[in-house]
Amino acid sequence: MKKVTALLIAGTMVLSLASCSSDPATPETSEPTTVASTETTEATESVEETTAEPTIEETEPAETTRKLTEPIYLPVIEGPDSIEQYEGYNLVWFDEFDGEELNLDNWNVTVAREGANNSELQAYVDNGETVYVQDGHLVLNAIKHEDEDGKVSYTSGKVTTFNKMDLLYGKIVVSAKVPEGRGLWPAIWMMPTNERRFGTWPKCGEIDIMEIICQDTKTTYSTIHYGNPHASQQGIMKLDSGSFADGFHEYALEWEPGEMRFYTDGVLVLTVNDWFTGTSENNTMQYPAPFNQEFYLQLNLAVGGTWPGDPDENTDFTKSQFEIDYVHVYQKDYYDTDVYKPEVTLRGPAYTDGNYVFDYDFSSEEEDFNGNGKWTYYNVEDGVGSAEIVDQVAVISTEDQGSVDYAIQFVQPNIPLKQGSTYKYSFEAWSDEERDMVACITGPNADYIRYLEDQTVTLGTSKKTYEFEFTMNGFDDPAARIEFNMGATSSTANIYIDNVVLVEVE
Ligand SMILES: [Ca+2]
Ligand SMILES: [Ca+2]
Repeated sequence: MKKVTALLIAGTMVLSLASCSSDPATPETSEPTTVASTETTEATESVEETTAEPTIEETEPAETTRKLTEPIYLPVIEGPDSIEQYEGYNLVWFDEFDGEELNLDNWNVTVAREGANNSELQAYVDNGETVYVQDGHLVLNAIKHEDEDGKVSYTSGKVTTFNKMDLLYGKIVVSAKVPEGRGLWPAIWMMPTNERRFGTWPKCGEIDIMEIICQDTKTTYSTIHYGNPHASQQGIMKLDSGSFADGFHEYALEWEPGEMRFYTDGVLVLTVNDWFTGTSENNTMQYPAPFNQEFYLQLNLAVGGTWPGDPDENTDFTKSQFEIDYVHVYQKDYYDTDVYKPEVTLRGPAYTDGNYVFDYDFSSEEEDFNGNGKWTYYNVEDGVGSAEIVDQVAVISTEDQGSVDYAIQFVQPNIPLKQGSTYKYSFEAWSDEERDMVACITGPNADYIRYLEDQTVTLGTSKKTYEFEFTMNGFDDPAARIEFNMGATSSTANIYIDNVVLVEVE
């Protein structure tokens, strides 16, 4: 919600992979609420196990300096029978929004000027019109205002549980109905109670349980942001029929030490267990920072801003309500905090000659560029086009080149790149007339960092080989992405691509 990745590609159930360092975490020494791992029962059990077989385990990271953040257990409470119970979980907090007004023991109503975040257009106000309780629902209402001079402004609603329900591990279930209309941006998300503990955003972390851009209410996004440089991992759920605006849908997070799972209507859309924060090995915080501190819940309806863009004349502000039926929060009896960061494993080359690019020559029968093979064609941002294989060559046709270079895009994801390695990247390409194309290799889970910088190549009408060498300066990334971007350029002429080769040279 605070910041959004520049390039969002819709797909059904896109499950993100991690993009993180495999460096051992440097133990942090200044955490206020920590205990040594040797005080946990887990440590005692592992000692008993190793006595039977005295294999020396002393090569583990320095146990004596490893400090673990204890979970904070909220008191277990009784709720009405209507609240769903989950095996292994206790109810610790809820709001059914059943009363006449918002329960201010649970919620703060945010007041903020317009443009405070992401160039959003709304001001958040607390005047009873943008935040209210009605018919068992919390209603966040976006209102369009127009003064005598025709100047348009917007007010809307935002509530938080800051200092009223701060959670460190648990399960949150929110039932909500989103509005429809360009420029409306409802969100269910979490920020740290103490944003300064690990440093300013994105180091402090951010958990987005649900975001919907209401010109497309078939799609929800679940995302974590963290690190420095900024990294993110995102799950997307796209409905084949119906929409998230057609009724109440359930959005949930299960957050445990070292793992978060995001659900939409009970369907797992994202599992994350690999993240980091800090800038380098020297100041990398001990895993699972930053997601080992208290976070509070936020519900809001933004208008405009960098991600959705502005509302247009079709956005109906008589129907611009984000409604929340309930929020239920649960915790387990016990959370084991003795967790380690998963090792990043990078797959090997696709071919024995060292090429990492699958179906580099477009000879596979599986390729239809719709996600069934290794290559995928996308058009977004008003781009219109198509892609097919003709005589074992990828042919990309453009009708409308759209507003950005990735409006017409041809990609292969899940390319493994190793920190410090040097790669040679080459492909053959040509066109029906001289025109430009941008080639690059990016890190979608690292804010689309350019591992290979954007290379604008001018294609001619005869086949030519383009070759680049680059050194991977980011953290090990199992999910880098080869991109050919063909939008917003000099021509809509067909582009032909073949023999895409990426090999490690040292
Ligand atoms: Ca309710
Ligand atoms: Ca070929």
